[in-house]
Amino acid sequence: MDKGGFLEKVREGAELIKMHVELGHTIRIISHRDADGITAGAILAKAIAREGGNFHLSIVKQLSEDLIKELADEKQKIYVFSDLGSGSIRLIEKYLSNASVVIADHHPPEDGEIKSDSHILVNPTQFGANSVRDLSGSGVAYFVAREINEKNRDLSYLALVGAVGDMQEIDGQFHGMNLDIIADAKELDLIEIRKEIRLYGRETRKLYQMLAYATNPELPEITGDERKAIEFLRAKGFDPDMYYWQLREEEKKRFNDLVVIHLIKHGAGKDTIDRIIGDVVLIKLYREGDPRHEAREFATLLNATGRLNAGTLGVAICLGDEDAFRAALKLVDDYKREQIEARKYLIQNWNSTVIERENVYVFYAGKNIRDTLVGIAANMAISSRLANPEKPVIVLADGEEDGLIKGSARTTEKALAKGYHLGEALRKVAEIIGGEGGGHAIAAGIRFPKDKLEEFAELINKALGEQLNGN
Ligand SMILES: [Mn+2]
Repeated sequence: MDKGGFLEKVREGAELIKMHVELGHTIRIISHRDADGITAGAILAKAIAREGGNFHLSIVKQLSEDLIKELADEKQKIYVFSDLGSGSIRLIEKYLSNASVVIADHHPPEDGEIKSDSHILVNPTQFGANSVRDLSGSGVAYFVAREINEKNRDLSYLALVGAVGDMQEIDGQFHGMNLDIIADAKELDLIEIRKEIRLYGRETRKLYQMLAYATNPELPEITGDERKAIEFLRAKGFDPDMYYWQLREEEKKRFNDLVVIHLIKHGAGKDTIDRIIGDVVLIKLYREGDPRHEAREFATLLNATGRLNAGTLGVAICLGDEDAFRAALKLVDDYKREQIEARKYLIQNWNSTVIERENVYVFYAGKNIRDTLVGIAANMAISSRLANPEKPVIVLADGEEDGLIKGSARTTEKALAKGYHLGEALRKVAEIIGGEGGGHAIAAGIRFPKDKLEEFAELINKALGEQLNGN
């Protein structure tokens, strides 16, 4: 890639932000709600605070036209978008034409060009970088922060947490400008990169859990079976209750070899073998056993805060706030418990409650499943085989705030092959009963007034049925 060209754009973006800080303007930051976006937001916020500037930061799921209009109504002097924005250039140009804008993003822009002189797109894909491996959104934010002030090199480790969150090292190693960030972080002795096993849970999962819950890759005959994992470890002389970080060097090697041999024995491909041992980022600011010590666990915690609409809590964690860290752990814990409860409720009440029609299952949970969990519950109904996988599932629950019913529809590739499109069907039904619906073919959502519950099941069955006939 053309690094020089990219860093020139970085400089333009940094200069624009600095100018507005000097003018005393609030820097309005909008960042994406995944780990990459949260770390990007934290890096920019910290950099601005260090310059003595004020910022106002929001972590959002996506940039919609409505959101950009709302932002425009704030009448800020400068907006900084991180880990998003490249897909919304047309809307940003339209509504924020009177303000300065910096888009610090790594997603390929597909939506028009920047025309305004006061809008700057800082995006490495325009200089030949690969968006999924050479640099993440937090990496772009990091280079901007570093250009604002050399001091911000100490935020390099956060950029790596974001990169790992976006799985930039999915093949087992880092590439592109991620390597420059690593160099900065190593120079300040903030991180260590080790060649270790890349199964989740180095810090907080016991060895048997690390194996039994392994999904990337799955371990044949072990994933999903704690008892087997314990037997496997005991047979090789490992204490299943230890953590990977507690193993001595030679034990780590032996453990790595065991997993690799197991995979080879079960016919795993070369790709899988190549990437199971690879770059693991350890952050020296935190002690072993702390989820923030290893980049993947850190990123997973941040992702969870984002998904639970607590992305700013994630930002606070990145800024070193210990209370935020503890609050986030509790949040994740409660959420896991709620999922388990939802699953239990679904299994216990499926037969007595579900409305089954020719083309759909509709399960109304009332207040027994929280409205934010209906999508997960619909997936659970399929994965735990309550539902025939060739028939879509819709789980409905009472909305938390608005007195509406909220529902999520999920199905499988197999069902889609028959012609179903859940998003289209829900959109159509929502139009009839006075709600809002839509989404993808395989996953979609709807909200509608409570008194339409009975009509809903018949209408959605009909809408889905028509899709089959149309095929
Ligand atoms: Mn990203």
